[in-house]
Amino acid sequence: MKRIIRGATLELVQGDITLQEVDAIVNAANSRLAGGGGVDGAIHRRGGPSIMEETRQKYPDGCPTGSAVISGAGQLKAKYVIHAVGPVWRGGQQQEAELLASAYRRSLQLAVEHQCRSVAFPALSTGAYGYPMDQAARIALQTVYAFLAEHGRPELVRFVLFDDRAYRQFAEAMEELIPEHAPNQG
Ligand code: AR6
Repeated sequence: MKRIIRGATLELVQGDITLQEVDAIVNAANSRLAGGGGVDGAIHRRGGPSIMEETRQKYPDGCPTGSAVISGAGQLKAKYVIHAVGPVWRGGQQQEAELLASAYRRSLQLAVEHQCRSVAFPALSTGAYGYPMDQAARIALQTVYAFLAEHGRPELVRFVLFDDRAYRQFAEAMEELIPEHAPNQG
């Protein structure tokens, strides 16, 4: 499923983010950039140790929640990995929505600054960090939509949803928030 926004494509696919052939893959990292399970584990396993070596060297203090940093992509097909730190879900009153949106925005800014034409995102914060998928989907899509409506790039932003349920929640949110003939389309 996809939408065209100011000439850029926003699309949803189901799959494994580590296999995407895009300029930048976004990692669901933690603020220590210490590695972990989920997307993070899969990226470091498939990309090899150079990714962690680089982030340790360049970002010894890690990365605050709601922000992102960038590194090379080791053996992955991508050129870059953008390590985005989403919030841990604590019930919704701890600025989780703002922090999640800002992790997406900062990732998109880094991608544009590094001339990435295509970026793949996982559903940040919806695994170990416990963010409810339906709410996370809305924030993710709204934030990317607003960024593309303003900047018209990256040319391709792809959400890679791991399972059928995540895909359906994102697809529902997309139908609702970005109608096929929204004003910024085309
Ligand atoms: N491709 C795409 N999506 C995936 C993949 C994959 N290979 N693997 C899991 N998902 P998570 P978080 C989905 O836990 O919630 C780590 O330990 C998964 O089903 O990776 O932001 C870090 O080091 C879920 O919907 O990230 C942090 O400590 C989504 O990706 C912490 O987890 C995100 O799940 C970050 O937690």
